Amino acid sequence: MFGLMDGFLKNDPISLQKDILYHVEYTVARSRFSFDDFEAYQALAHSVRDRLIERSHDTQLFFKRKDPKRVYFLSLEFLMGRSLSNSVINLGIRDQYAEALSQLGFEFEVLAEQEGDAALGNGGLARLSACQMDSMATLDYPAWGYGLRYQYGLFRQVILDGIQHEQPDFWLNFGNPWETERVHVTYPVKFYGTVEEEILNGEKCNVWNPGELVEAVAYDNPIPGYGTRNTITLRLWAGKPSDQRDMEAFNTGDYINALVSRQKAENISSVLYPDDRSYQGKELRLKQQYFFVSASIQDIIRRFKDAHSNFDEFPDKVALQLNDTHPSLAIVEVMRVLVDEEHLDWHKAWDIVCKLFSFTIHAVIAEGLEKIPVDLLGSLLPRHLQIIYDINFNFVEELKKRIGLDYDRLSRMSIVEEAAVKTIRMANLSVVCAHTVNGVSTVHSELLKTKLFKDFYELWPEKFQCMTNGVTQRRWIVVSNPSLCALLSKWLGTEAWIRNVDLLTGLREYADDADLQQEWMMVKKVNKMRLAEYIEAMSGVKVSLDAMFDVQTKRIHEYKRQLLNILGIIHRYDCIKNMDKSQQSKVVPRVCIIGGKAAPGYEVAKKIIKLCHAVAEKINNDSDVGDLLKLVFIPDYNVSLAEVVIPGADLSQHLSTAGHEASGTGSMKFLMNGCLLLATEDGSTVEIVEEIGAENLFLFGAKIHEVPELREKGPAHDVPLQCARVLRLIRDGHFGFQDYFQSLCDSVEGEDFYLLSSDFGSYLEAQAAADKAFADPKKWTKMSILSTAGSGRFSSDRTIRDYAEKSWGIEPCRFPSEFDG
Ligand code: 475
Repeated sequence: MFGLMDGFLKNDPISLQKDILYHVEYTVARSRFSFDDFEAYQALAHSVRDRLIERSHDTQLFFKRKDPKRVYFLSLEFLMGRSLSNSVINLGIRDQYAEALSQLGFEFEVLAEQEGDAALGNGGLARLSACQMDSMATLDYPAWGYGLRYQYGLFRQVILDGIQHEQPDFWLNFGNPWETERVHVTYPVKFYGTVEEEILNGEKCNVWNPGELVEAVAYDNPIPGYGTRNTITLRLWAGKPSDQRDMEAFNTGDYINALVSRQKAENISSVLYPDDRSYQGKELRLKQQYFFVSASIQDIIRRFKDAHSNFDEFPDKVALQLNDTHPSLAIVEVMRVLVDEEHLDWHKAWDIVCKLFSFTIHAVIAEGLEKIPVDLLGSLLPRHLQIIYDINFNFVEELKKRIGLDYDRLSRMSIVEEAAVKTIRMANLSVVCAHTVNGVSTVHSELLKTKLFKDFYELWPEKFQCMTNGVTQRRWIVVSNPSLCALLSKWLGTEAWIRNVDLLTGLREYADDADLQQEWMMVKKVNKMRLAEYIEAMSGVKVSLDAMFDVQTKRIHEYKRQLLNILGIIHRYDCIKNMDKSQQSKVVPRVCIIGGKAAPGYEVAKKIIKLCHAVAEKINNDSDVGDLLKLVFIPDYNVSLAEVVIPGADLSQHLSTAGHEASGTGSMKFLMNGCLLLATEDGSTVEIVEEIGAENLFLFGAKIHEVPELREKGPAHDVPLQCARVLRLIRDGHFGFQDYFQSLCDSVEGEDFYLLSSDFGSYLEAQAAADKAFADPKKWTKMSILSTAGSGRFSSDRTIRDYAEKSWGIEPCRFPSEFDG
């Protein structure tokens, strides 16, 4: 069958050139004798896309023939970033393209810079989905990603006078060469209306008569694996007006209004919600959730029915992964389809549904768990509310048999919360139905068992698992740090680590080797130069390459404690100001880099950004300080900027108050790039310590178990002198905007919920230890090498293998290797 299928398209530089020029002429519609960088990028991307399409066709045909159990990864957010470099690297044709382009007078890197980010997500959860897609493709798993094709991705952050402003991300304005619109893959999605009981073939059944119909149309995005021909698909849904409904309106003669109301359908997938904690009670958000769930489930069932007729086999062929609670209406939707449309008996349907789902939770605190007001759900999805009540009824009855009439516990575990506003607890629904409930780091998984879902853990201990997060070394080393990539392959004597990252431990034996150390420092320098150039171009601030590049980039949150970082910087500034010249000569120079977006309505986070700018303004213009200290805020931090920032960092900070970061994945990317961590013992840092040893990073702060007691002590506890002094400088207006910043200072000197004041001393000690280590380049470089060497466990390849084996029950399905290429 595959005799003809070893690829129509050739990948030698001449063939690539021809293809690029073909696309210049006929796709971009510019003359092949005259086109600019952006047009060249577009043509290049289209030629890569052709190769991706060919491979994804082959992959799908192969899956179809083998009919393995497939996993469907449901996520409302995917933070993909750019695709060009990642694709050509995974296809194994980066060098051929570079050569083809250079003969045409273009440079690959320059064209790659033309691409905008696909930012269909907020933060950690969304980037994790993207890394996991790369691993699923690379490890040959028969997987699909499903999500929403937002017209506007995450807002662009623009800073004016130190204040964050949000601007729309028009990412589709210049077209998206990677996606393919599947005009024939569309499904109707119903909303509102009523539920009628009807008799069908002598049996009672529920019929949902919707009040609104919207069509979901599929856009396919190919995800190529590395070192394999397998290319899987991320299918994103967009809203489109439904012809069915509109015909009625047109027939009644209301031409204009019928056309205007068609526009509404597109609103559903129009914009990504920019909050990375949770949304409670937003109708559009709920619509988005159901829209994407309903279309995905219809698609999955259609594919199943193409090859099977008996739903008993459904769980043998389908695994459904819920990325947090956002897609958990899928549980109810599958129930609805099986009972109302396929006419399965309720208990049989429930039995099937319970074998399908695994659920991963990314939240740490109960308030982060999603709840949907019953009124809202009942109006938008009347039949689903009934089904949830029925699921809950059966669950509570069963529970009473198991635990008796412990009403407190019953009400805590109930899917329906009977509070002032009656709500549906989506996390409880997911835990009740899913066969596995996963945490994202060891400490987080323990927290789920002992706090968040304690009652459920006692009932079903076997459901709870830990799937420590990971990131893909393809993007975070191979794409973003080519110099390190070359060095690693040279010293390990193989490129195999790109698929088998555990091989990085092989570096350990050379950690003291003078040659390796020399090359290692050179690589870091190259990356620091790239970052320094970016900083100067963006902010006009010139930074010294001899300084320690100290980075904290992530969403701005009180619990992530960017404020602690800034207070530390002020302290450093104050110390330098009070030194004489000889003392100053011993100071380790620093470039402090902070970046990240604040949710648009999160006032405290925005104040922290403003404070950062105010402090930077003062420090960077103080000639007493010079190169000893600089502070830069990198605006609009996103995936493609992370690819420049992370390789160039010497030190990175992960300062969450212990117990607040479920995992943290940024730290893993820094670790892979040989950046030393300064961190609290929270989330995945605890596991990083296990891998690289506490002596190779800078730990500080209260431990998880100490936090409650420290909070107990509350506002009365003493603010350390150094911290008080720093706060005094802010309060006294040293950095301007005196009134505006008072509340930030109050939060530290008052309740201090996030323990900035009580961790301050220990934070400064860790910073001093980092300075000391940096002053000894051999020691620092060794620590850096050992960081990379110990990062293997934090590859998403490991995470995905764990999921495949322990949660999804799927196996690799690799396109035959004789056709690899
Ligand atoms: C955790 N996002 C990190 C990361 O597991 C962890 C929530 C609601 C709506 C939209 N987005 C969200 C998150 O909850 C999120 O990004 N959580 C993060 O998930 C991956 O490493 O500790 O905070």
